Amino acid sequence: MSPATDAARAFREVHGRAPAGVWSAPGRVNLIGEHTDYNDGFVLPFALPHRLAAAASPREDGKLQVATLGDDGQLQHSGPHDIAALEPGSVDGWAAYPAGVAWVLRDQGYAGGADVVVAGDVPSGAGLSSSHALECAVSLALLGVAGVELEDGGATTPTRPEIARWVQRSENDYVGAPTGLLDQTASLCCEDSRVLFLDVRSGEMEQVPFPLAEAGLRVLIMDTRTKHSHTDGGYGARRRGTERAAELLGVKALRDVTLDGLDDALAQLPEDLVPLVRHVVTENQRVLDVVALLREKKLAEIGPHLDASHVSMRDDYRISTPELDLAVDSARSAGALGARMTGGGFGGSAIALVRDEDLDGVRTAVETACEQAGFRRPRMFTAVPSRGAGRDEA
Ligand code: GAF
Repeated sequence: MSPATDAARAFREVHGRAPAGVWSAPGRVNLIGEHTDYNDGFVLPFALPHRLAAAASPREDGKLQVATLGDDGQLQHSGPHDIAALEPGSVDGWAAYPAGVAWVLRDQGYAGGADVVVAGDVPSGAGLSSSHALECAVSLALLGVAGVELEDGGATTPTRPEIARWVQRSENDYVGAPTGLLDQTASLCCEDSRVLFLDVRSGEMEQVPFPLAEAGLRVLIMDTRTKHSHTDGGYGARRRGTERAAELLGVKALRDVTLDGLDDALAQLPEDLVPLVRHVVTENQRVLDVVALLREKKLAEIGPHLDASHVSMRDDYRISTPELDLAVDSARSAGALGARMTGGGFGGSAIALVRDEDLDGVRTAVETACEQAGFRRPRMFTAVPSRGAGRDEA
């Protein structure tokens, strides 16, 4: 069963009728370009095949009622919440994400009430952007029940990048997580078989072909099953550090520091900001280098850039964990062409680029290493770049 059919079935169970429609959005992995988004830089994510689906129907009373189907098959309910009365902090826990979306859409003039039931298979707390998948699916559902479908493409229909910005606002100002634009844009704008090269400053996007199967390669996701959250202090502290550095350097954002100018820039900064700036500037360059290789179809050659990115996050940005380092190192030792943690860090998932024939060996090596270290058994799966958010048949 697909997330869309699960959500529609759960909707019928809760409301005793079919939903007006089902909309879904994927989780993502970021191939490279970490903590560059809020520095106006470059990112290169792809959408996972894992999705969250929101089955929804309009309500006449201007309220939002949400339910979510958990892994245990149990439904959790929240609401009804009066959309006109939503304020940051007025709904918390998992329901803050859909409520935040309703709050931001209300400000954009889409204030209609809705019954929404969510189901899906994006692992949560794994650094694979399940919260953004939830927000994006609910955004499309709320717009859909208000009669707005992205595919219509009318002059007043919001664009996907516009919706991504609204979702970012709901996340920053309603949920209170100071995240950038990477995850929402990935969930809304990614396409099948491609990685999305996004220049966050200009908003320009390029869908870069990523033909893994043709190249005999796999991307192995290694979810360390260690907790990760962006509302804890570590993410915000890194963000503030880079913003302070930009201010001290007199630039709008660290995007404006080039690799050639890096040494000069570092010489002007207090010691604690040096590694943060070094990470962001070198990471932006790594994204550009990987994109150049992918444009030439040299997929197997991106490995060293993935490795360098991990080292930079481990040693300079200091957002890795012993579990992530072990997954990356053991995958590399067992023949992965490159590996790195992905997403915000402080737990969550790592990825490895692996040749087809090495996949079993790499999986076994990572599992054995984690077991010997006394870590939780990682959840591992391969993923191909998949379609972005949209309306589903249920
Ligand atoms: C998290 C955030 F939500 C993104 O905006 C991005 O900063 C990422 O961490 C790090 O690249 O996923």
